Amino acid sequence: MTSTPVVGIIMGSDSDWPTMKDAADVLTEFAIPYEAQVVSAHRMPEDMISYGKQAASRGLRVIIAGAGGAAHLPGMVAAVTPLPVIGVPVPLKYLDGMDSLLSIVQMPGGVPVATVSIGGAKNAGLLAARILGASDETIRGQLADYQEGLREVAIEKGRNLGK
Ligand code: RP5
Repeated sequence: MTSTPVVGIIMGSDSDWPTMKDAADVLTEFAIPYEAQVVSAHRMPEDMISYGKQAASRGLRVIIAGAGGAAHLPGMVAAVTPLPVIGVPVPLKYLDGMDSLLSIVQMPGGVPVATVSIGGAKNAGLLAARILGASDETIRGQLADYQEGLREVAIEKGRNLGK
């Protein structure tokens, strides 16, 4: 991306990317500049704190953070940035992602993380677009078109019922 990223997609490991890529695909579709990188809470804690502290001054406006298992990344980043943080519970081999979900969603009052469903990176991308769209008419228009597209697909599928 050539323009300055306004969304930061971070994840605990490159093994999270197949899940997190869905968020990147949505942002690409809406032409929203983003960056994507591994910032592990457990393996590189000081880098994680620096990332969170510098995010707003670097021009980021929303952070999407995904992690699996003992998924501390979204909450820890939310603790050191005033930006909205969207957490994506990444499902791993065991526990079907319930561990990731509960690690991310049960934040203490005062430190919010907007948690999407297990593996729900697509909605994380869309939620980031909606947050940016609240103050950007162009993105709001794109979102309205997207929603109209959903409606048309649902109607079309309904037409095929019983055929
Ligand atoms: C978490 O550990 C990462 O977010 C990832 O979901 C999980 C496993 O990481 P790898 O062992 O695949 O690098 O911190």
